[in-house]
Order: sequence, then C-alpha cells, then structure tokens
Amino acid sequence: MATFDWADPFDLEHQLTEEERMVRDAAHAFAQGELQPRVIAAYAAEKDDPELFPMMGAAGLLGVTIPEEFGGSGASYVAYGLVAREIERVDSGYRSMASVQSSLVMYPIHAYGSPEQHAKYLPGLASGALIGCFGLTEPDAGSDPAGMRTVARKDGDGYSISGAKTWISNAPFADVFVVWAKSEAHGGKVRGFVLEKGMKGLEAPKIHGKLSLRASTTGMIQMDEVKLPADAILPNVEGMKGPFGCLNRARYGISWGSMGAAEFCYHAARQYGLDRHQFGVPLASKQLYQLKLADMATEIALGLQGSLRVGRLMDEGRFAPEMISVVKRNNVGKALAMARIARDMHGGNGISEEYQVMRHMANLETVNTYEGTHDVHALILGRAITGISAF
Ligand code: TGC
Ligand code: FAD
Repeated sequence: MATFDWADPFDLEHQLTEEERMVRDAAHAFAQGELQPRVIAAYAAEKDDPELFPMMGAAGLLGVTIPEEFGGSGASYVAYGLVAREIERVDSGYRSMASVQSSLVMYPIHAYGSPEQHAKYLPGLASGALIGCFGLTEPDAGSDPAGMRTVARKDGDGYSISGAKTWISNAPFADVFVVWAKSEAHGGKVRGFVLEKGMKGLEAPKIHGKLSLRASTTGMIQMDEVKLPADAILPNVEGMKGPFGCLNRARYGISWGSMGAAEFCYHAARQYGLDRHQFGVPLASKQLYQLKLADMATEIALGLQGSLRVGRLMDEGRFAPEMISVVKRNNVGKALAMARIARDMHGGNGISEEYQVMRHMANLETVNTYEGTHDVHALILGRAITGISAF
C-alpha cells in the first residue's frame, strides 16, 4: 500500500515523464530563486518588470511548446502547464507575462505566420529579447470579441489599421503587438496583424490603479491609421478561430497556473495552522481547520488531474476546446475560493502582504475574468451540452 502524501494526494509526480519533471524543476528553481524574492515589493509598487523576460527566456520558460529550431523548448503541453503552475505559485501576474508571450504571441506567429515572420520574431520572443502582447479585447468588445471595431483598410500594397484595444497585458513595454482586426480587404473577416513598437500612430499607455495582478503591466493599444506593410498580416488564418486558437493554449496553461496559486495558499494555511496556537493548541488540531485543508487537498488533487488529462489529449492532438473550458473554469473558480478561505484561516495576518495569501486572492479575481469569464465558460459548456447558444 502507498503512503498518502498531503502535498501530492494522487501522486502526480509519477504521472510525469522525466523530461517534464526536469522542465518543472527548472521552472520551480527560477520561480523561487528569482521571482519570489521580488514579488512583494513589485506588487506593492505596481512595478513594470520588462527585465524579467530575458531572465525567463534564459531559464527556458518562454515558448515551451514551440520547436527548438525557433528557440523554443519543443516540449509537451504538460510541460508548459507545469511551468505555468510553478510561476503562478509565486504570482498570477508573472504567469500572465509568460503565458501571453508563449501562447498568445509566439503560438499565433508560429501557427499562422509566414516563414519570414517565424525567423523575424520567434527567436527574439523565445529569448525574451523581444516582448509581445495580444490585442483582442476592446472597450466595447470583451466577452464578445467578434463585436470588435478595430479595422484594417487596404493602403497601397499594405494596410492602415485603426482602433483601440484595452486591458492588454505587457502592452506598455511590448516590442511586438499581435492585433486582431476586421479587414476590409478580406470581406470584413477578422485577421491577425503584427505591429511593432515605434510605428507612427501606435500608442500603448499603461492602465494604472489595478487592485489585482499588480505585478503584471497592463495597458491599452491605440491605433490611429497605423501603416503596415503587406507582410504584417498573419497569412494562414482567417476568422475568429484565429484568436480563439491562441486562447485555447493560454486558458489551458491558466488551468495549471491557478492550481499553483491554490497550492501556495493550501501549504501556507497548513503551516500557519500547525504553527499558530489558540485555546492552548495548534489551530490545525481543530476539526473546522482540518475540514478546510481537506477540501483544499481534494480540489487541488482533482484539478491537477483534470489539467493533466487535457494536456495529454492536447499532446495527442485529441482535445476539444470545451475540455479546456472545463478545467479553466473549474480550477480558477476553485483556486479563488481556496485563496479566500486561506486568507480567513490566517486571521488578521491574512490581510498582510507578508503572508501573501491575500495577493493570490486578489490576483485570482482577474484570472477568473480574463481569458473568458467563469460564466462565459459555463455558456460555452452549456452550448455544447444542449446545442443551444445562450450567449
Ligand atoms: P463562435 O460562433 O462560437 O465561433 C466563431 C468561430 O471560431 C471558432 N471557435 C474556435 N476555434 C478554436 N478554438 C475555440 N475555442 C473556438 N471557439 C470558437 C468556431 O468554430 C467558428 O469558426 P468558423 O470557422 O465557423 O468561423 O464565436 P462567438 O463569436 O459566438 O464567440 C463565442 C464565445 C463567447 C465563446 C467567445 O467569444 C469567447 O470565448 N469569449 C470570451 C473572450 C475571451 O476569452 N477573451 C480573452 C481575451 S485575451 C486575454 O484575456 C488574455 S489575459 C492574459 C493572460 O492570459 O495571462
Ligand atoms: P464583460 O464582457 O463586459 O462582462 C461583464 C460581466 O458580464 C461578466 O461577469 C461576464 O461573465 C458577464 N457576461 C458577459 N456576457 C454575458 C452573457 N452573454 N451572459 C451572461 N453574462 C455575461 N484581453 C486581451 O485581449 N489581451 C490581454 O492581454 C488581456 N489581458 C488582461 C489583463 C487583465 C488584468 C484584465 C483584467 C483583462 C485582460 N484582458 C485581456 C481582457 C479580458 O479578456 C476581458 O476583461 C474579459 O474577456 C471580459 O471582458 P469584459 O471585461 O469586457 O467584461
């Protein structure tokens, strides 16, 4: 009979390949060695940290699934998920920075781009010498991105693009902007375009005053007749399946990442309960305290198994997007609930930055909203279950 491991109830460890464990260990070492020491101050100051990109690149954490010939690691989707989990164990904002770069910028350039675009952008994005952002959401088009107003018009041999994107991670310091627009030259169909920092008419102001995800920089993308060469369009995709194909990857990574944040909160609450005495005994000796820890261990074990299963299916090319909705929605919603409970279990200390559970709690509010809100993923599943769209 096996021994129960409170930190790994279903023995995830032995369901991973040796390569996946190596990638996970490298990500863990980087996250704990480089990210953890800086996060409390960075969060408090709402600090811009573009210098983290070359550091993540050197640690092999950008473009994990992108082939090695383009600077990626050529590893599995499970390995990618493990990286997200280790980074988000420290902070959801740092995971955001990395998952936008990998899933929302490198993935579309690799999957939909030309050989010239591959060569021009992917190695720099993999090393972190270039920083990318992904512009889909607009002030009047969030859950319904097909309602976007950004438009690309034919202009000589190339295009002129105008419009505004908002809530865009990494935008204020990005070098490469993957922007989705309705292209008049393609019958109004949505197309992807690659814009570069410094283009005339392109601005990316920072959004200040976030009370969540403060260690990640968020901004707008304002485009006023930005002139683009003909080769700025992503040639190999048309329609909303372009951006949604990217979201599949990022949402899947978030399902793992949110479990990393939840694990932090669970471990912290367990240790706090063992250390803190009230009524002459450790808090962890109380039935109510143990019930909460048992619920956390259960939800984390189930959530990780779900993500692992979806990751294996992605690696086999046998996934449906709805499977990703199941794990993104469930794991983030559960992680948010666990973070709130862990905050409570820390008593007054739980609101202090030092104990970190409240930062995770505040971050997970964003994670529950972006990449498709908790309710939008319910509607995606509802449509698949009933055949009736309720959007
Ligand atoms: P719908 O009519 O369902 O589909 C239009 C076309 O797209 C295809 N499609 C997909 N393809 C691949 N993967 C998916 N998941 C797909 N979902 C749909 C579909 O087959 C169809 O293709 P075709 O060839 O027939 O044209 O689309 P809809 O407009 O009705 O949208 C439905 C809905 C609500 C599900 C969708 O709009 C949605 O997912 N809304 C949520 C928006 C969202 O997630 N935005 C995220 C912005 S990026 C972000 O938040 C980054 S955060 C930073 C970080 O990650 O850290
Ligand atoms: P809305 O769509 O206005 O939704 C508001 C509420 O209404 C939600 O509760 C929602 O569930 C509900 N709702 C919406 N439609 C329905 C419906 N049909 N039925 C029932 N309820 C509904 N976007 C990018 O493109 N790139 C990024 O890099 C990026 N980074 C982000 C970073 C941060 C910090 C944040 C907060 C957001 C980011 N986003 C990004 C945007 C994010 O994807 C959107 O916020 C999200 O898709 C929700 O859109 P919205 O904010 O417009 O909310």
